[in-house]
Amino acid sequence: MKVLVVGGDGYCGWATALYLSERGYDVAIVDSLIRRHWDQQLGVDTLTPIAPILRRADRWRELTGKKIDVFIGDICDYPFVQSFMRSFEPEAILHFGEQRSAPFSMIDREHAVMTQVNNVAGNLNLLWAIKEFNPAIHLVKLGTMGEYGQPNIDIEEGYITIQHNGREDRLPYPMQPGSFYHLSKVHDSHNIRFACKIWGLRATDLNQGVVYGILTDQTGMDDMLINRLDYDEVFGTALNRFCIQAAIGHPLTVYGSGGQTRGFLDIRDTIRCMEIAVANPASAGEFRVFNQFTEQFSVLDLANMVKQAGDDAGLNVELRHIENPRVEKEAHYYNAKNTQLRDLGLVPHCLSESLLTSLLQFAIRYKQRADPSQIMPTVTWK
Ligand code: NAD
Ligand code: USQ
Repeated sequence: MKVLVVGGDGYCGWATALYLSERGYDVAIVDSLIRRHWDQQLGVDTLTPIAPILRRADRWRELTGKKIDVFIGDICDYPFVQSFMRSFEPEAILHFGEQRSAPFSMIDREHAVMTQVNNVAGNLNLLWAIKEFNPAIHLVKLGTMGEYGQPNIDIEEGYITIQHNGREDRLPYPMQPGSFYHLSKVHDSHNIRFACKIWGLRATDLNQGVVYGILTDQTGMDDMLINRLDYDEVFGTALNRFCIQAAIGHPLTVYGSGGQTRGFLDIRDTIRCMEIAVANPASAGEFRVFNQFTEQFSVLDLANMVKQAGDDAGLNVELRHIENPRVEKEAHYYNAKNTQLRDLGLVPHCLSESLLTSLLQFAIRYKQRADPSQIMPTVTWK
């Protein structure tokens, strides 16, 4: 089966491309490499030294004999989209290729506009291209758990049945996103749902939680295949940041009280979820939503777990509550459903002290590359 991984030079996309290639899928990558450019503009860098995309793909072929085609370009450029659709003829498109940082989208007007134009226009181009070239293509789109926000009721998987004035309907779950980035994902979801309805396209929106971890069986095969590991204030995410902070002796940066609760998952589960979605496509006209996370934690829970694992490893980790740069609830109810991917075969890797220890050891291995000045938050929501 021919699978196109849009955003395949990124953290989730690269690991997914290699995994699916190893599993026998015919994989191609599309990426504009804009993320490497944004890192340079911000003066930040991944903890791990990532090789150029073409060298990564060549190394994969040398090691496994499997070829991954790479198309370098911007999916906001429709003639470019038409060219890879014509030449690769995908049967499924896995769409990771967006600006994915909430703080990046809150830097200023320009970054908010850039995020929404990049994400919404790129996604729309893919929808139009699927309609133009082959409406049977299954679009598997990375959404985010943050589309729902933190409502005071249970979070369902995409839809909720509501009774109102004696009538009942199954409606899209209410969305209360917390940044201009998270809003872009809501806009995408609406556009995809509409395209499925009017053109009969098939799509799966994967509302993914915060991803942690680094090594997969494939990215760990060789230094040239290593994945990115962000720890800076803009692109670094909570648990990965805490592990790197612990490894370099920086206090763990808990924003506010740390009661913010989110869904999390191991990157090895991200790649498996992608395979599950591809192997079990949505029906024609169906807009399906899966919540893609395996466990819920508060930020403070995570910091305490990292402190414990770090202290056990002799690191003497300090935990610090700092003023929250975001406008978000710090004490709230949170209970999100996540049964559909498990029903289709996901067996989660749960967070454990041994996993944290290996992540800490990995971070220690690269700690000479860490720049402590990238850690404290400067971008605020106000
Ligand atoms: P990433 O920044 O590492 O990778 C995204 C890739 O997309 C980059 O290589 C970038 O160059 C490419 N890209 C961006 N805009 C593009 C465009 N217009 N045309 C072509 N390529 C483009 O991000 P990631 O962490 O791998 O996230 C991938 C997806 O998963 C995103 O859509 C994100 O919203 C979603 N997601 C990520 C997480 C997480 O914790 N990392 C959690 C939930 C959801
Ligand atoms: N946080 C801290 N300290 C830190 C970093 C973050 O306390 O050093 C807190 C934040 O305030 C927030 C929570 O941790 O309450 C999560 O923040 P994050 O930066 O780890 O994740 P977030 O901004 O939500 O974004 C990340 C990805 C994004 C994805 C999202 C999934 O960057 O692409 O969509 O996770 S979710 O959170 O479910 O929306």
